[in-house]
Amino acid sequence: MKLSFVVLPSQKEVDRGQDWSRKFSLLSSLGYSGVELAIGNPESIDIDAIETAARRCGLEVPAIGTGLAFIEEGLSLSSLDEEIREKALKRMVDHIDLARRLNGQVIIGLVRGKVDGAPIGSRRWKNSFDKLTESIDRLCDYASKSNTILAIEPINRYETSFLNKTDDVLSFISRFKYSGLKVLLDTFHMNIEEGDFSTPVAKARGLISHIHFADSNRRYPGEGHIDFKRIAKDLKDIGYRGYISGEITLEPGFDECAKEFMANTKECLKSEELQDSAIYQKRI
Ligand SMILES: [Mn+2]
Repeated sequence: MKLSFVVLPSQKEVDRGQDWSRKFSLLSSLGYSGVELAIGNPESIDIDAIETAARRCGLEVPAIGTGLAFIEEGLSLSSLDEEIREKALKRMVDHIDLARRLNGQVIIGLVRGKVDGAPIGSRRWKNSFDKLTESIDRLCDYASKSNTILAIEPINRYETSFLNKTDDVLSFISRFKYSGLKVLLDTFHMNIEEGDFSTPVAKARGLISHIHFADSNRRYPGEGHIDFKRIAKDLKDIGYRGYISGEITLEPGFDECAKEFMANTKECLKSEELQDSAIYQKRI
């Protein structure tokens, strides 16, 4: 398993003095293999510069987060307003093109939208869910042309109205023919929605394309009460070989969080390996 960490290379961040290229160098020096990019609009950033910097630092771009399109602009794949939904679809097509270029996958998280004021199962919720299904169908069609992976992330009920649990996402993706439609598990959301961590990991075996690690309080592992050593073991048991990415609250700051995330996550993965070799030693 390789480690990556989320960086927002938006102009807004640059304006705030958050230099993404410096962050790339830092991640590389801390031992990260990849950088996950959180991008609202691919057209608003200098992709050439990002690609060059990532290559210079020896970082892969395993995944591209798209939630900013919803957070900052309200674009939603489940919107009943066709104009908004078309804009969201166009934006996701741009993300798929970007992911193909960077050899990464596209995350479908908050961009699925939210139904305010209509309970789950209500007519408005159902209509929105139908729209979401239609949108994903179109995106699968487009992504399949370049074999780009679309990773749907179960997100907790307080942040979205659809696909909160791993089971929800698994049954949802089984409706589509595209084999590149996968699951992204995020430990923070799992802690809220799942009964335990091992069951969903085992059920999603072979379909997990990316993982987000964040503790129960969205901070780096070790700051909350999630048992990451156990999760590391579960992931190893199913033969997961993808990325574990840090998507956490950046308090007190990016540098310290990236450093602590690496140290603590590595420790969880290492202890699992040690434990495993101890069992192996006992067997022989
Ligand atoms: Mn996440």
